[in-house]
Amino acid sequence: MSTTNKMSCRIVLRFILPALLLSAVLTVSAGTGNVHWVGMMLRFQPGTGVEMQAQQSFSSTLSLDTVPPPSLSPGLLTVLDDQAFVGATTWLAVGYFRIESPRNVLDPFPRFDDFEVQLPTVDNDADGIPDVLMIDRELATTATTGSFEIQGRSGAVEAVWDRAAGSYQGRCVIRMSGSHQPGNPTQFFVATYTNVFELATMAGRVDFKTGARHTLGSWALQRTGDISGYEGGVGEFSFTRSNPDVLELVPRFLHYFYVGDTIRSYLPERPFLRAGTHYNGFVNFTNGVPGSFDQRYLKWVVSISAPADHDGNQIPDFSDVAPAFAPELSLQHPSTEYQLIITGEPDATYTLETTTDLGSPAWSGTTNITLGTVPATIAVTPADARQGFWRATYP
Ligand SMILES: [Ca+2]
Ligand SMILES: [Ca+2]
Repeated sequence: MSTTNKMSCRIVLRFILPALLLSAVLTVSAGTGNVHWVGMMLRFQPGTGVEMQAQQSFSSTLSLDTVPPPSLSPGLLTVLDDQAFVGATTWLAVGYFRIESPRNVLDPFPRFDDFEVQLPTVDNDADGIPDVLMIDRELATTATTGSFEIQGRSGAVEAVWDRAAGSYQGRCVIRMSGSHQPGNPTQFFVATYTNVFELATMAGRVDFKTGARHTLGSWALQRTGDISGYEGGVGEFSFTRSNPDVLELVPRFLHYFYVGDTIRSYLPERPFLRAGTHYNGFVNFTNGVPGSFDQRYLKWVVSISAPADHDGNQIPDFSDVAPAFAPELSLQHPSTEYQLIITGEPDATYTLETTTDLGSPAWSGTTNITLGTVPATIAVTPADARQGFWRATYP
């Protein structure tokens, strides 16, 4: 980098003058986008329906949950994907079911066992996430299949889903058919239930700046789905990019959501992958609300939409190639010694030089500083700080 670009100059000492710090400044890509957080849980309210067996019909109730009875409340099913994520072909809602009906003569006990059903994979906005999970997307009537087990035998599930755009509640009509005793026609049953399912979602805005290998920024979230206790929150994020299509969320940047007086932080589970102008990934909360069902809202899909693309190369500014962040220098005086603090792009190497006389063209003490995940700190003696100038440049 040429010296003409070393344009930033900050006086940071008020009583030891004229110590100056010079920083190189480059324009970096910056912008805003939208973000959605989608809980990998669907809440199913108990569904009412009719069960047919041996030419008799019974009104009954279907309950679903992630844990076996008697904990069938508040009706959460875990959502699983096939690990491919962008372009995933299978998304499942899995858990346990229980059917309760008044026909206790034929079946004196409520039944509960494994249950799974595919989610509709319709993705009309091509963001890599099924529209059934995105609150702002409509899900037109879509049929899927699944299965259940009852007393060690499999049964068939047919489901018909729909949800209006903007609503966190949708409808899932579940038809179950199976037999208590294979070969015994009197034990075959068909039951159809109408269940309401509910999304757990948060949405908000991201502000970001893009450096050579990192995209840094912040997000501000509001609750948009039925997740009482979550108030959303604000926080910082940092992605390390190996290329414009793969971004690793740096774990050290923890995010906090306030749930009453509980603080949550998160850790990335897999890299975020680019799908057009979207960046999708998974994170796990590292703590929950002890003793409450909120404890199970631990895994989330995060989808960032940031379509701005200043150079028109079809790669959004969010992950496109950009110069390293300009270094920033500051001087602190925590004790009898002074400290020179250097911040910039993590992992980038900057050249640090110093002089005691700006009238002299010579700078000395050339040192290469490779930044880590925290700012670099260099001790400065009081004598050097009395009149010193420092500058950092890209090598
Ligand atoms: Ca979608
Ligand atoms: Ca671009």
